[in-house]
Amino acid sequence: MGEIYGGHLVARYLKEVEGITTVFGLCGGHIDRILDGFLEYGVDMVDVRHEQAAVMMAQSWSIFRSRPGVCLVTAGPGFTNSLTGLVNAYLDNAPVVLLSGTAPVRDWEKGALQDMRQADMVKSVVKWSGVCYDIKRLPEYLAKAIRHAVSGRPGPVFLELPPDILNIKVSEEEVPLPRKGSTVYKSAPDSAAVGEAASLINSSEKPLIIGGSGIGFSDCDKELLDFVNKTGIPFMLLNNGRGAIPDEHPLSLWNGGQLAMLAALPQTDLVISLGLRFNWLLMHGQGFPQAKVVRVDIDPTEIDRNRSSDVGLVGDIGLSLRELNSLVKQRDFSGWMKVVRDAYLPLIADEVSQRERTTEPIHPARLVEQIKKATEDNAIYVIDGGDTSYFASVGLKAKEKSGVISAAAGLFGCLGTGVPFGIGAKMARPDKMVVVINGDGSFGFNAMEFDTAVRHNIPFVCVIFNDQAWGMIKHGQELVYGSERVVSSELGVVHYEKVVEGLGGYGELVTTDDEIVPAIRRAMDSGKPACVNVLTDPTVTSPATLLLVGGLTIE
Ligand SMILES: Cc1ncc(C[n+]2csc(CCOP(=O)(O)OP(=O)(O)O)c2C)c(N)n1
Repeated sequence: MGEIYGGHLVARYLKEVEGITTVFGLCGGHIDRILDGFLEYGVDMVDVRHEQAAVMMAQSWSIFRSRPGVCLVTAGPGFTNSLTGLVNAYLDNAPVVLLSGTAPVRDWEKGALQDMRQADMVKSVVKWSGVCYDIKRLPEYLAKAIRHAVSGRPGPVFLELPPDILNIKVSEEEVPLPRKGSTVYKSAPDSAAVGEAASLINSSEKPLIIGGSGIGFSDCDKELLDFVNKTGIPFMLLNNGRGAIPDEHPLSLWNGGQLAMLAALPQTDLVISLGLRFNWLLMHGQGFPQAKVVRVDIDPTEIDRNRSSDVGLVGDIGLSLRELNSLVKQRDFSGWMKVVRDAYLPLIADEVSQRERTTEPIHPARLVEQIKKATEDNAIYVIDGGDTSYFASVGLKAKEKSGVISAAAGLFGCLGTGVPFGIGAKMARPDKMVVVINGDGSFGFNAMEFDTAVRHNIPFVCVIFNDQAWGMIKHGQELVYGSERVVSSELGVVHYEKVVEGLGGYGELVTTDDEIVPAIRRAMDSGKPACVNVLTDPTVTSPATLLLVGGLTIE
């Protein structure tokens, strides 16, 4: 054994111990030795055009590979640019490992280039943060960071790696490699609580299952399907749990989208919540006071957050469901299901008929339908935008876990996630067609990542719902302030397809209904990162915007 640079030790640990072969990032002098190590040990760096996108790609990778996503940024502006992606990962509970350069420790407080206390700044938006000062402890710190990211409720972590230790050598014998940090240890819930939950479920007349990303993290598709099939309870799966049972399952409420859930919650007598936070999207748990609540979560602090639960199961969702499955009774809730369907189907009747109608300009609900036709509905869909997000998330159906990801509809509501998430998804699942559905405003934030996709040969199709505005905000202004007081929310016709062509991708502009399917098919066939820029009806306001500004209430 010889000597090894600290920067090479980072690469060696990631590759040889964790089996990480792909890292997302952007270069900088402070981290060059790690990049050199990537060459040495065969770690591929997907080099992006903005650090925010690197973190978002790592998050997407973590979803589609069920592994931690690793990203690497340089000191100062590289670090600050990454913050938006980091907060997005934090609020989505995503196991993202952000490795960052920093000014040399020996020069701190001397006015060195990019000298700032990054680890202090990041504390409130990560699960764990650390700075490694000792070359011999590099593998230990990496293992610790990864362990924090994947354990319990997952989340992003931040590890600062000073050049003082990256650019010196150490004898390899002096640095034992710890065991893999990314091993996930699952814990089962208390059996007495499982028994109580089962009796509540068995005595309920109008139960409803709602599930979230905890299902995605637990990888429990089979246990969940067994639970739903045995109990016969209607369900709605959200976030990264969506698709764990396909949306077209007869007990799924996804044919009514979020409105279906909002219509069902005030009528149910038992909410069974699986790995889902009662945040503002669930009215902080206040919208169903009549119901009893069973909450299953890996994080004990979620059990009574915002509203008490009647029973809380603390543990892995899959293990919890496995125990419940042996105790719950076979039931038939078709009567209750009909009540729920009768409540929400009228709410989306108009939208459903729009899907079949050819109009000029194109209605966004129709565009979603045509995208499904073009892909033969066999794709991973990533959604980004305001009104666009609503129409796409309701119109599309997830056929597998995370088959439809509303990247911008997380707690951070972060526009611009679509293109990076699409690239991360395609890298993680090269066998699948990936279609990004983007509002025209949202597209702009990370449009330069088409260059990343071209350089790395990552083909996907981005369909822009171009309503020539920051639609959700514009329509909100119209509703609240009046249409004569629309301000700073219009964009006009921009030829985004030419931007993508200019970056080496494939681009088409579409203005009529009959051109949508052929254009998307040509884009898929091009084998390049592609953009189909579709002009849509600028007057259409989504129910999501109406709900947000109080223009729609659900009884
Ligand atoms: C990064 C970021 N900036 C601003 C906002 C505020 N915002 C919410 S919705 C929206 C409009 C989105 O417009 P577009 O992407 O064109 O989608 P559309 O609503 O037109 O479908 C804006 C600006 C945000 N959520 N995220």
